[in-house]
Order: sequence, then structure tokens, then C-alpha cells
Amino acid sequence: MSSLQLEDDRTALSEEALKNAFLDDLFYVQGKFPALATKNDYYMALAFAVRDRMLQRWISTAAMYTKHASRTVAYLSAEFLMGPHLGNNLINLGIFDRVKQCMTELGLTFEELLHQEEEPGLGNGGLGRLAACFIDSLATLEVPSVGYGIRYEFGIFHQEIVDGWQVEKTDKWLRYGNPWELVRPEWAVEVKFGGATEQYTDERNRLRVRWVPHKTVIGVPYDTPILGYHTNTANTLRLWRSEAPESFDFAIFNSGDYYGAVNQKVASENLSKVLYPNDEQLRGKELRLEQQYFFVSCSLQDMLRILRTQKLPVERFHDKFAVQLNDTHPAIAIAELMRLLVDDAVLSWSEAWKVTGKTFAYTNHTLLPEALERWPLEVFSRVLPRHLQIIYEINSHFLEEVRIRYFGDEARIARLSLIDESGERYVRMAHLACVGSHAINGVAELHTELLKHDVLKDFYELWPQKFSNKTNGVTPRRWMMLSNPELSDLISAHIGADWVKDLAQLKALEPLAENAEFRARWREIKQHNKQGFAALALQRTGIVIDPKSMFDVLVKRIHEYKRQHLQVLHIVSLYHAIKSNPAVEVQPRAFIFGGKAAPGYQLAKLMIKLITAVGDVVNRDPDVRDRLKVVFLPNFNVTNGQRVYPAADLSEQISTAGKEASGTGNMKFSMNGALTIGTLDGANVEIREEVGAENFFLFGLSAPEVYALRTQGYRPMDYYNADQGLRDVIDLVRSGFFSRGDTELFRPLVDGLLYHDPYLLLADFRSYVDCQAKVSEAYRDAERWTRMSILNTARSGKFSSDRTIREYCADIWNVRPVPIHLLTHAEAGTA
Ligand code: NBG
Repeated sequence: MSSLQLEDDRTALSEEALKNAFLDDLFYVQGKFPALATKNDYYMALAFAVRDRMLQRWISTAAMYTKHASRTVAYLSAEFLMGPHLGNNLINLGIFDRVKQCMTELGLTFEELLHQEEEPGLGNGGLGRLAACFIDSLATLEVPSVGYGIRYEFGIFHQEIVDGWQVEKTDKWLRYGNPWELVRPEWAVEVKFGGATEQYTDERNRLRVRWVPHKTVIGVPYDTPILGYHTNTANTLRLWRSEAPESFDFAIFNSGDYYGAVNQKVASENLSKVLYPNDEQLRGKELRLEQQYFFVSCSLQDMLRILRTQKLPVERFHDKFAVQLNDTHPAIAIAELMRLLVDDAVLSWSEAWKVTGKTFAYTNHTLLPEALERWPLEVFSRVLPRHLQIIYEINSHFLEEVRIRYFGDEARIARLSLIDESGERYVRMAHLACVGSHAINGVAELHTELLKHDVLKDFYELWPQKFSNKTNGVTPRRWMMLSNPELSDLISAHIGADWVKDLAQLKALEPLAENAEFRARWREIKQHNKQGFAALALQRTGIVIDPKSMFDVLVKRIHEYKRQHLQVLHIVSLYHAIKSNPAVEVQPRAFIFGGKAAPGYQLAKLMIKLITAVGDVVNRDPDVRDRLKVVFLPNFNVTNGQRVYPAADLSEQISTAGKEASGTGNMKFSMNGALTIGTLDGANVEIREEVGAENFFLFGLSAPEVYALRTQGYRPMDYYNADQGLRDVIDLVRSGFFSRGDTELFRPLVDGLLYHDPYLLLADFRSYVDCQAKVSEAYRDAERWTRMSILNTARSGKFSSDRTIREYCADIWNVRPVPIHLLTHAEAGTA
């Protein structure tokens, strides 16, 4: 092909070029002129102007990776909770301020354009957001990588609060189009489901297995460029959408069954329709298994296609790709790669198994036994008959090895088996992931230890060398620069701007904690962020909070183990103290909550109602005189997170020790100068280690203490009986005081605590309330608090996802950066 002329006005970054491009896109892409343009038209025009500026990097990156056949990380994740792209892309391109300026000069409000973007909420919480931070870091570190996932038509539901209860609305994020993706129908693949398998002898006399599926679905890739920060790298997030195959329709069309054909089409397209909320019970599970297999099969076939274009033999799959399994959701990839290698590529079992084992690595993200994925054998064999055979074969080879190693230890063999046969039979996906991977990791030190000695103990004893820890991190680009620009500018003004790529440099802020002027400026910025958040809270809830009060924040998914209701007990105890003596001295606080409950998790929904019900009483009681305010901010998501972390004084990380794998919100708070009150759980342990025990409010039982208490027999009622303050609190809730006299409403929660309390709220109550008193005392000394706040930020360098990704690259993936040479227009035209 002769050299293609790329237009400068699609790549140039000057103000002039940006403005022209924006107006050009408004006219030629949106088909509007200013007098008729809506906010969304302006947003789209800007997005397209920015996307054009990403494409040169994207193409240069693809060309480089192809030419060098670079070793590539494939990050397989059922969730990518990206959050809005526009602001982040501007930051990473280094043109945020310039574009803001341009928009202002054109008479537009830049913030409004940013807010116009519907965030792609393709994740539930921490796990999906971690995947998003990881691909940001991979691009920033210039590591060849692809994120593979599902392009859900509906992401995590939109939460509204009606009469204090959560109401779910569908998330129609694609309603106005998505300017960041490019569909690649030419790389669509077929995925098969159901049916049966049969043996046959091929033309070379080899005994093989053929899968005769019951249905076929097409997976179409939608690509989104993922920019690195101030690099030329633009990697790809490739999300699969399901479609009905043409041929399938034809067969039924010809038989005259038009509606049957349409139904088939609808059924195929349903596959990628909706993201499943986690913490849900079995209902609707089959579609979820189909989703998992769908995106995994699409992704592996895509990798094989890439291998072919680079003329690499399938035997070298593991040299080209390091495939990371983000939890067990994609674990079926192990059986699928075996199928592709053995059934399609005709490798021997043992050769295929070697390639597979060297390809995969598995990250575990949970310590809750009920959250470990298992599929009823019956469902599994119906959806994936060939894969079940393969899993049986993997299991038989594996158990043979175990039998030799642990001769006669049948109990251990049953515990290790890929098939749970203790009752109804299940496929254990975590076991499949462990057996088929060369590396297994947890996401915080404590979590990894608990995996080794509890959840995955038998596997650790078998293969200790496979286990390692990779403490989570978050990207400072989104969670500091974009969310907290004033603080970021202040930091850069003092220590230079390199911290954004090397967060350990924040250490240089430490001496500034002793600088009174710096502290005053630090406080001013926090105050400003708090004012901004107070305005948002007012607009969303109608509740006025005072930016001078302490912002005490608990935002995360609503779950019993995360113990939002422990904070409620604390609030009620303060309220009780005020009611008993209205003159009592209490530190004014705004208690800010946010988070979604799984639609089928009744108790979590009741926890939301409890928060709002207590808020209704406390917020209105004249005796409180505005000293306590309770706000439940609806629809906590990435966008709202960006507003709340920078505004927080106090970060609540109060899960029962030994339950939270890591937490990542805890890191976002600490980076933004909030102090933590927390248990020794997940990454809290490491945050405390880094920032220093004196800058962290620790309370509650440790994981070993929790374990000991449980084994010795935990009786929550004993705590109730022994503690007058606790009794007052529980009795007040139980009396119907917060539920207009209804003594039944909160009974499931209250009785749950008194008679079972699986997450030990009553055991930790006294320690928590006492610790909160220390927090109040510390807050009253503004200078001391500010020092602690600065030190939290200064010592949060470890929690950059860049550090995490460097560790994965070195210890698990064995990949190296490939810096990108930006192609000139002429080069791109001939590449
Ligand atoms: C979550 C854990 C968090 C952890 C994130 C990211 C799941 C299954 N696990 O503690 O609960 O921070 O994963 O690792 O969503």
C-alpha cells in the first residue's frame, strides 16, 4: 500500500488544533452546530477529538508488538470497573489543563462535559476496579498487555434510595453511544455450548474427540485503547459481545420458523447482556457459567489467532502469552486451552498440559468459603460436556500424583479433588485454577498467609513454591491526579512531578509535615474538597453537612463482614449519650456511607435501611444540634468515589479480621490524606506498617484472636450482658425507636447479632467505640491531625498499582517493558 497521509489536525496537541478538532467533530461526527448542540454533543465531540489523539499511539503500539512478537500479558477478568475515560485520558496524554482552557475559551463548562460521560460500570467493586488499575499501570510501565473481558450491555445496577431502601435500576450506559470503543467484527470468533461429544478416528488414524454442540454463539471484540501515563504506549482492553450467528438463523428461517429464529438470536445476545452482582445466591447461575466460558473461549481463540499471525507454533503459546486469571471466574480457561490444544491442534495430552501449566497464573480474592465458586456437575455437564471430560482427566492425573505423595491419605485426596463429592457433586473452580497454574497469589500479606494455612492449605503443602503474595495497589493517576488535582499540584510544587510514576517519592513530603505553612495549605485543600463533597451530598440527598465537621467515611459494597452496622452502633451510642445529656461534648461528625447491596442479599439491604433510618432520626433531632449528621450517598461508583476519597478525614476499614482479602479503598483514602480507623485485616495491616502505628487508629480482635474466640465458643449475649453502653444501643434499635415503633423491622439484624453474630460485632464494639473517642480527641488538635494526614500520604507509596504490577512482571509473568517508538504518518501508512 502506498503511504497514507495522516492529518496533523488529528494528532496535534496545540490549543488551536484541539479547538479546531473539537468543532470539526461537533459538525462532522455529531452533525450539530453550537446553537443546537446538547451537552452530550459537546462531550462526544470532545471525546472523539481526544480519541483521535490516542490512535497514533495505539497503532504505533500494535505495530511494535507485532513486529517484535513481544511477550504479552493477557489479563482475564469478568470485570473491568473502568470509571469515566475522558478525564483519565486527558491526564495520561498530559493535556488536561490545556483542554480545560480550550473549553472555557469556547464558553463551555469543562466539568459539565466530564460529568456527561456515563461511567462504564462493568464491575461489582474491588476486584473489577483492581483490574482497571492494573491495565493503567501495565500501560504506564510500557508492558505489552491485553485486558480480556465481557462487554456487558448493562453494568452494575444504578442504585436509588427510596424511603430509605435500596432500589435497583438498570444501568443503560450505552444509551448515548460509547466513543471510546472500536468494534472489530473481522476478529469475531465462534463459541460452542451444550450438546454431546463423540470419539472418532481421524484420517491419520488418531483417536480423537469431537464436540457436537447444541448451540453456537459469535463473540465480537470491542476494543478500547488504554493509555499509559506520559508514555507512547496504548494497550488494548478487548471486551466481547455475544451475537447470534447468521448461519444459525438461516437454517430456521428456511424451515419457516421466523419467530423461532428471532428467539435464538435474542437468546444468543442475552449472554453478554448483564453483569451479575456478586454475593448472590444460585439463581440464574447457568447463564453466568455460559458468560464465563464465552469470554474465556473468545479470548483464547484470539490469542491463538495472534500466534498464527506471528507465525509461532501452538507449542510456544506460553512463550508468547502470560495469562492471569483474575479470581476463578475465568478458570475454565485451563480446560478450554487443553481442549484447543488437544482436540483442535492435536497435541498430546502431556505436551498440552505442559503448555497450559506454564501459561496460567491464578489470583485469589476472597477468604469467604461461601464465595469460592463451585458448579453443580449437572449444570456443568449440560453447558460444557467436553470440558467436564477434560476436567475429569486433569483430575485423574492430578490425584494419581497426590496418591503417590500421600499414600493412603484418602481424606486428603477427597479434599484436594477437583470434584466435591461430599454431597451434591460440584466442580471446584479454585482447585482447577490451582492445579492448572504455575503461580497462585493472594492480594495482601495476611490474605496470602491465610490462603496458605487455611483456605488453600492442602495445595500449599503440595506445592509451596507456587505461592506468593502480591499486595494490591491503586493507580495514582486516577486516584490522586484526577480526583484531587489541588493536592496533586501542591505535592508537585514541592517535590516535583515524578511521584506520579514513582509513588515512593512521596516520602519526600515527610519533612513538610513540620512546616506550618505547608500544613495550612494542606488543610485548606482538604477543606475545599469537603465543601465540594458537601455540595454533592446536598444535591443528592437534601442533607446539609458542615464542612467543618469531621468527615467520617465508610464506602464499599454493603456486606455483613464489612460491618457497616458496627459504625451504626457507634452512631447510636453517640446519639444515646447526647440524649442522656444534651450538653455533653461530642466532636461534630458527618457520617458518610455509600455502597451497593446485592439485589438478593436481604440482610445487606436491611443494613442500608438501618443506616438511613438512624440518619432520619439523628439528622432531625434538635438536641443533636447538627453535631452528628448521617448521609447515605446513593449509587457509590467510581465517579462518586473520586469525589469522596479526597474529602475524607477518617477512613473506616472495619471488617472482621481475617475476612477482607485486601481492600483497595483503604489505599485511596490514605493517599489522599485520610487517617484510618481499622482492624488488622487485609492491607490495613500493611498500611499501618507503612504509615506508622502512631498515625493509624487500630481496634478490635486480630485474625488469630477471632479464630481463638470462635473455637472456644463465641457467645455474643455475654458481651451484651456485660456492657451497659452496648445494651443501651441494642435496646434502642430493638425498641423501634428508629422505625416508628416497628419492633419487627430490624429484628433480623438485631437478633442476628445477639444470637449468632458471625462477624463478631459485639466482641469488637467496646474497642471500636473507645478507639473512636481517641479519633475525636486527635481531631480536635488540628495541627497534630494535619501532620498525621501528611504522613499518611507521604508513606503511601507502596500502594501504587505500579509497584504491584512490577512484582507480577518480575515474579510471575516474566515480561519486560517494550517502549514504543511513535510512528510518523508515513511510517504508519506503510506499517
Ligand atoms: C475482593 C476483595 C477485596 C479486594 C479485591 C481486590 C472479590 C471477590 N474480592 O478485599 O473482597 O481488595 O477483591 O483484590 O471481589
